[in-house]
Amino acid sequence: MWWRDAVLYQVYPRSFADGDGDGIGDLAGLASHLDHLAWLGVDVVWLSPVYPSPQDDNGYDISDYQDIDPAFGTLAEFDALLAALHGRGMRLVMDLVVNHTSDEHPWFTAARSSPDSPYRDWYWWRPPRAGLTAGEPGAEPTNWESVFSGPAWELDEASGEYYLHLFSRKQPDLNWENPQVRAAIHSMMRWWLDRGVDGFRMDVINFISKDPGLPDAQVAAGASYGDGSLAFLNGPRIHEYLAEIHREVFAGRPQAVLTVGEMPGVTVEDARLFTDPARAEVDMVFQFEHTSLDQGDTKWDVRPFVLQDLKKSLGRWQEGLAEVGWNSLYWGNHDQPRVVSRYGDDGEHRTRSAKALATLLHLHRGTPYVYQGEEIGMRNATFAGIEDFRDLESLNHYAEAVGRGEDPDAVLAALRLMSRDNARTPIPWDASQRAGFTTGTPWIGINPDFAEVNVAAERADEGSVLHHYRRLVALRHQEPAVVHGDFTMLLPEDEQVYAFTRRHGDVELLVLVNVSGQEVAVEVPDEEAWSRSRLVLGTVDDADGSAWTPALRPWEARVHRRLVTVG
Ligand code: TEU
Repeated sequence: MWWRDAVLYQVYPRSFADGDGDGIGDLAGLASHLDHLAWLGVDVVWLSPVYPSPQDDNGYDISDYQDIDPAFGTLAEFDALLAALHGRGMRLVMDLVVNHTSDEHPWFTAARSSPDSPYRDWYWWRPPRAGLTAGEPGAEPTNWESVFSGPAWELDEASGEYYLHLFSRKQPDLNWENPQVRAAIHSMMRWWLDRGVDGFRMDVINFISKDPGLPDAQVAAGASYGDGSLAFLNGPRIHEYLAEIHREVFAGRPQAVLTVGEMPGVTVEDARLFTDPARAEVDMVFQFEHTSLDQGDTKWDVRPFVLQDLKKSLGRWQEGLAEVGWNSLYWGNHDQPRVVSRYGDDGEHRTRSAKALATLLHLHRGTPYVYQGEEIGMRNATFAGIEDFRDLESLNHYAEAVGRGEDPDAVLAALRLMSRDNARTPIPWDASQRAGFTTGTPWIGINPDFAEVNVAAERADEGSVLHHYRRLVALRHQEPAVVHGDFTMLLPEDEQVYAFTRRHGDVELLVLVNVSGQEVAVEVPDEEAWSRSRLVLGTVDDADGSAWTPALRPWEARVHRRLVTVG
């Protein structure tokens, strides 16, 4: 379980670095910035999809699982990148998107070509709803809504049947009930492992098993569609499929692989089953509770963030996976707004709050993930109008909501806070023109704050967010209590301070984070003992390594360490 000690770094290749001047990040760009990752000290790179794709969903719509999209490079470049990472002692985890393919994947074009195609059953096809004619409103086989707005079914005019797409219409869902589908996926995964990759991040993997009855869902008052997730979220055969992948793909491999399953809607109880090593399914899951705390019924219904809710949620996950299983720890990825703008203060306290949130997360028990740009405390993007957005989820939602009569300004206001594009602006490498990201025209606007927030500037500043991330990674590698210590939440009702301890053998760590812009006094149990502890990490430059103070300055975070006499 080497991955317990590791820190992962997610690269969203489109936005990382552009090597050929077409405005789109690529493998050559990534290869030219490995120094950054090595300096940061991360152990594993998770690479978002680089496979051939029509790019309807920026590569999460794959038309060939066993090649590289020319926009990103070639297989030879990929092999060289993998060797370069391995040469520096880093590993590479691929994104595995097998709930759906692109509608341009040869499996789907064959399936669509005729109801008699041997590939037809590789996807979910259904006739129109009984009594209705194909194409008529409401004739979709179920009333489910797609994650990206509109119905989850698309009509194929030629056959008069519909196919299921939980995401975009260019992302038809694979039928995992069909053993040939599963065998093809297993063989593709083995092919990548044979090439030397070190594991997979499995996209919406808890959606792959569907109740074949495909029952209608309840429709909320005033809504046009239902939420079909009861029929596919942790569906009837999900554990069987994951165990089968483990058996067919991972068992007996020479390399030590890492698997992390992205699982929207997963509960702690489910996660304990998914990540119990004895069950051999996945090593950890991405859950979404702590990234939904500021949302109401939909992600566009933005609510104030309440610190006690975060403690309740993360605390429950810490407890639930304490004995069995393992947590992943993340604030951001390519689907989430920037955390410093979301739960921090991206104005006056950008640096301090980014460091505070990073400390809070990385000191929990679990494996931390750093999403590109988070290590320099990148803010949300600035979007003037809808023409600045690129993500199909945002564009579809805008069209749908405005079409329904919602106020366009209100829809835009929610997009500015929650759009996935917030996390997809190019990495600003320096303060030069186009931020050192590209020599061409970037595919999405560069964050206008790049003269201030960029990698070179933060590298030159010991007090930067970037240096703090490096210290956090180093602390994990040096201090076993960070990896192995048990977790105890303190002050659960406190509205400003997030506090907890980690205990491993005779070492105890105390983590104190002021999640507010006001100075605050803390009262921790055992204060007398902690007053003689050592400060191993702080976020405010002048924090003195020896002095205990019962007050935290705005957005200050501290990690104290003491030896406990085991009696
Ligand atoms: O995301 C799955 C998912 O359900 C969410 O994170 C989703 O993007 C969000 O809730 C929409 O509001 C994964 C990928 O991370 C995402 O980029 C893909 O678009 C999606 O699957 C389909 O492959």
